[in-house]
Amino acid sequence: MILRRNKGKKRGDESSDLALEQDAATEDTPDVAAVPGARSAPVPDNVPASAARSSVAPPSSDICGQVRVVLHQAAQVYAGHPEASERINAHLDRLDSPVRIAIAGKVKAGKSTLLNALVGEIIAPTDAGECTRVVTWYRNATAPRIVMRRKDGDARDLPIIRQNGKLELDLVGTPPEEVDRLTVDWPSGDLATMTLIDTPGIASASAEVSARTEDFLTPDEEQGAADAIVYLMRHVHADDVGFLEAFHAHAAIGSSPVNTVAVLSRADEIGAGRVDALQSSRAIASRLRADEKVRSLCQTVVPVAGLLAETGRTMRQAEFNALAKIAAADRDYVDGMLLSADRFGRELPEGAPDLPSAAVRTGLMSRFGLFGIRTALPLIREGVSDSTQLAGELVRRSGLEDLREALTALFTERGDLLKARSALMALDSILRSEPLPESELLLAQVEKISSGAHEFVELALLGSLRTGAVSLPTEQRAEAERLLGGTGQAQYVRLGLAPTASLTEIRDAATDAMTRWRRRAENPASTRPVADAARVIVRTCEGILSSLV
Ligand SMILES: Nc1nc2c(ncn2[C@@H]2O[C@H](COP(=O)(O)OP(=O)(O)OP(=O)(O)O)[C@@H](O)[C@H]2O)c(=O)[nH]1
Ligand SMILES: [Mg+2]
Repeated sequence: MILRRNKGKKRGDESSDLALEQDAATEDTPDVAAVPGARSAPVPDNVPASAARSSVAPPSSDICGQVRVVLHQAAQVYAGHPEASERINAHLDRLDSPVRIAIAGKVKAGKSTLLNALVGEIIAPTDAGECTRVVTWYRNATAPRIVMRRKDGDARDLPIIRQNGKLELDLVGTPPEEVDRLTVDWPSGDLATMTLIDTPGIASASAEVSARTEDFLTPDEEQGAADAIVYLMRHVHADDVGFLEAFHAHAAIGSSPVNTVAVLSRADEIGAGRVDALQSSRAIASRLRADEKVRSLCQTVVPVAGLLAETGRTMRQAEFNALAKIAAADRDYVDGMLLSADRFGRELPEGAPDLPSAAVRTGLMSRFGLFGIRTALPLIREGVSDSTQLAGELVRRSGLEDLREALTALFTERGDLLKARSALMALDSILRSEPLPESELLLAQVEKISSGAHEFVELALLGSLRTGAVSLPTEQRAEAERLLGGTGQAQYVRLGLAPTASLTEIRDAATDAMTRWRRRAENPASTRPVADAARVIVRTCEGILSSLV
């Protein structure tokens, strides 16, 4: 009976304050318009929405604050239970850390390569080494450090070895199956907003390695669970979709359509590396995004040529020079070499043009892939004259920026909400698995936040729209998802406006949307779920409007 007992305590007693604040924070949270959430001061009308982005971000009811309160209460209740207490405190720390994004998928789907592309450095091993079989965390830090934590709880620092621009991870003789995780602290602006977690390929030949990733993604491993998941699908075969579905169906796994982004990976290989591979991959991704089954599993599907992105972000001058030499050689001869990766790396016969050695060409092939070389050579012939320009072109074509935008809009801008969601799921599981007399009340508070805070209500509705649990006509559904933050959190995105939209345009669009959805909410012909959904959207619009005054 924690709330009642705490209410009886004197002010100044921390638990009492927490309990009272909690009451105040949750009592009225469904009403976003009433939430003192309008994070910001009003912005002048002539300021474009994008320039004032933070000021016009969706209103927040300080979801992390509410969750922090209930976690503090739980920490007190479970103070004498070391394991539960450690997990609760870990979630308290997590609320102040970047959102955790796990990169998951089948063996050799290109997970580690994509991680390197996102970070812009080769810090995740992409070869067949033992470290690809260990869950590895990459976190921003002021100084590099690698720590190996063994399953028996022992933790030790590992040497930091860089060779040829690659970070070499070495388990110093420890069998991978005895390693719980590696943590790589690395100074990186790209990691400042998200901690990335590289996971071993699922459904690998070794069931034990697969199990390691599956274990990691279940909330039993509280410390390890991610807030969001990037799931790589290499080809679009039923198997992958089936797998992603099983992944969601596993109730214990914190994955849902609202915290999963699918990547159509190794996109350059579609159509055997033809130069229009990326165009084809974009068409496939677009079909997938519209597919009801895929919609119910993830928020979006983005095609990415990870290798091209990784190499673009880490390209060396020597590589550009070698490509420039090949680009300058007899075109027909080079085209003949480019018929296959194998041919490109072969020793050249007598009388062949002067080209980089077979070893250098093989190196280029492993860094750029057939598609990358086929793309780079014409660019150089057409006038791209330095490595920075070429790198920029390759990254632009790789689709990496689209993925980044999706991660920002769906995961980092919504980071607080996703972290709060992870914490509540974890707390729920602790309270149920280790019940104490106070657990019932704490559970009630968890439920109150989950069903009361408007951000959670929005997220739940978004999930219901994607899974088809709530069904709207296609056009209305698209607008509903957008208004709920399904394509990005900024107000102009939610309202389908340009980034340059003025506050007047934002106000007009929000008023329009509110009127339309209110009509649907009040229409006697609307079914109950549709009317309920419309009411949630009306509240979202009210929240936007209230933040503008
Ligand atoms: N052509 C091409 N090759 C890629 C791409 N991404 C990765 N590869 C190659 O595929 C192989 C596996 O890549 P990884 O990034 O290690 O894949 P992974 O999913 O991390 O593999 P595991 O951790 O072993 O499951 C490597 O040889 C990469 O060079 C891509 O976008 N295009
Ligand atoms: Mg890997």
